[in-house]
This record gives sequence, structure tokens and C-alpha cells, in this order.
Amino acid sequence: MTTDVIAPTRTRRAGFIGGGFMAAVHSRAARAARAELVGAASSTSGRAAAAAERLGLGAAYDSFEALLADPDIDVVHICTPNTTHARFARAALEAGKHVVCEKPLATTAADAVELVRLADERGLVAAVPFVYRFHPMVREARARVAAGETGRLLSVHGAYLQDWLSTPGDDDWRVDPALGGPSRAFADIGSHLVDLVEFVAGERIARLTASTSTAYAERADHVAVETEDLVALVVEFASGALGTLLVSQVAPGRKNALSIELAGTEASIRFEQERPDTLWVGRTAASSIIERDPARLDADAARLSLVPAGHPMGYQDAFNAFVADAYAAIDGARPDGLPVFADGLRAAQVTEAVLASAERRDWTEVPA
Ligand code: SOE
Repeated sequence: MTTDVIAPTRTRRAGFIGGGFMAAVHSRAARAARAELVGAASSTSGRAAAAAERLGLGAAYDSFEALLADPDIDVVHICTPNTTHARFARAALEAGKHVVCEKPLATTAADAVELVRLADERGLVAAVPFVYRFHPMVREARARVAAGETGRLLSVHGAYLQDWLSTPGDDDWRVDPALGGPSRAFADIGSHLVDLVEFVAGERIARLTASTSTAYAERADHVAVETEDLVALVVEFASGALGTLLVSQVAPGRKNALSIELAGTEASIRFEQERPDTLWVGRTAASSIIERDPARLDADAARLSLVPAGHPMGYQDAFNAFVADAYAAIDGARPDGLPVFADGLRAAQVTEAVLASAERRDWTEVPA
């Protein structure tokens, strides 16, 4: 097993659709993976030129079609509002491009199924940034669970709490279902929480019951708001393990507080995204804090651990590792734990189950 993040073997030529916060994150990661940033397209040629200038993305294309027609671009990063993802991903795959598409991959499971099929048919790499998988201590937790250190899974509790929409004056394009899709908080961040739980546990949620709530019917730029600010879930795994999950974007003081805690017959294990260099391992007799130290980590965690213990790693490091692994997959490698379009489909299926359960106020099966 390599001890370094798998670096690409040839220069990638990357194009970007969208020029906002996530385009900045994606382009920093592409640059770190030694890609050539060829150009950007956006909603207008003016916005494309501004993004290319601000982010150093190379040329500005008049349209996404013009970007996809460039034969020199081999991978396209889609960083636009949610309801445009499926259309852009489909067009990029049909143009023969590898795709890194922001989550949610699609706002319906049906669209996601078609994208998975298309990527498989074309033999193209198609990835979705469930990026929290790439914190080294997440891989350490996953390795310990897989090795049986926690025993048979009994329960999970997790949360993803943010406060950037905590007041009626706070607003965003995600509030509008025409741009964000029918689910807001869950599709945006609940998808990360469920992906991380299932990734670390190595088990799938089989059924769930959900309640959603919208804190404010009116916001600065939107009225009659229907998309949810928060979701409370009870989940049952295929193994019979139970869990509770809370997702909120109206939790004052919580900035990006993603946390998961798994309890098994032998031990518990807890990861907190805002303190990504540590793990808590709980036992009846004594509990411990595991610090990230490459010399003492599972090989998969060590390969992502780019600096020594005591040098904090963070969100952009995780994103850089995700893009490096996606590019390595384009070179033919098979990096462990790369989130691909099938994972984007999973997220769409869970999101639809959450909305259906909240609507019916009953338990809902999640497709296996
Ligand atoms: C906003 O909720 C957001 O930027 C999400 O869209 C990202 O997926 C998450 O990683 C951080 O918060």
C-alpha cells in the first residue's frame, strides 16, 4: 500500500463550470494535484471571465457547451447550483469527459440512476466530493471498525449542525427549490452525515423515520419558504443497529459541526470534523483520545496523513486528497474509498426517503 496520496501520473487538464466558493475549493485541489487549469464557464461569459481571473482558472468560455467542446479538457468540475448538476454531468459524460460533480449529484434518484449508467457505459471516472471521508482519522476509525475493535455495531448517533442560516436575514440560493432542489438541509449536509456514517460503519441504513422543520417562512430574498432548515432522523441499519441523526443549518454557534459516534459490543468511536486530528475511543474500563500520528495509523489513514503529528490537517487537505485520488482513478488506479456517482445515487435515494417519511410521518424503506 502506497504511503503517499496517490499522485496522478500525467498532467490533468481541468475545466470548471461555476465560479463560486466551491469552484475555489475544487480549483485549489486541482492545482495541488498538478492539474493544468484550462478554463471556466459560468452563467454568463462575464461571470466566467471574473471567475477565471479571481481563481486563476485560465480561459473564460462563453458557455458550458464551449468548454465541453474543448478537446484538451479531460476532466470537468461541476460547481453550480444543485438543480443544474444532472444536466451538466450528463453533457460532460456525453462529451467524453471525466467528471467531478458537486453534491447533490442529482435532485432525483431517477436522474442519478441514469448518470451512474452513463458513466459506466462510457468508462469514465465520475466522482462526488463526500470529502469528509478523506480526513485521515476518518480512515483510522473505519479501519478500526472493520478490524472488529468496536465489536458488533449496536448504535450510532450523529449530527451535522451549522448556523449560517440562523436568522431570517440569512438567505441563499439553496433556499429556493428551483435552484437547491426539494430538500435543502438534508440534501446539502445530511447527505454528508449519512455517507460518513455508512462509510465508517461499513453498514447501510435500511429504513428511517424523519421529521423536518422550517424555522422561518420568510427570509431576506425568499418568501413562503418550504425547504427544511432542520431534520431529525431515527434510522435502523440492515444489521438491526439503531441510530439518531440531527441535521440543522439554524444552530447558533455551530459552524460546520459534523460528528458521528458508533457504539459496539466492545467499544465506541467518535469523530468530530471540527477537531479532525483526533478520535475518541470509549471503553467501559477506560477511554482514550487518539492523536493523528502517521507512524501509528492504519496504512489507508497514513497515506492521507501528509504532515507529522502536531501539524493540524484540515478541510482543504481532505479535499485535495479527494481530487488527487479522483485523478489517480482517471490514470487507472483504484484508490480505496473514492466516492463516485453510485454514492451520489445513494445520497439521492436517502434524501427521497427522508422527504417521503416526513411527508407520510411514517417509517420508510431505503433502497439497498
Ligand atoms: C453549505 O452547507 C456547505 O458549503 C455544503 O454545501 C458543503 O457540502 C459542506 O461541506 C459545507 O457546508
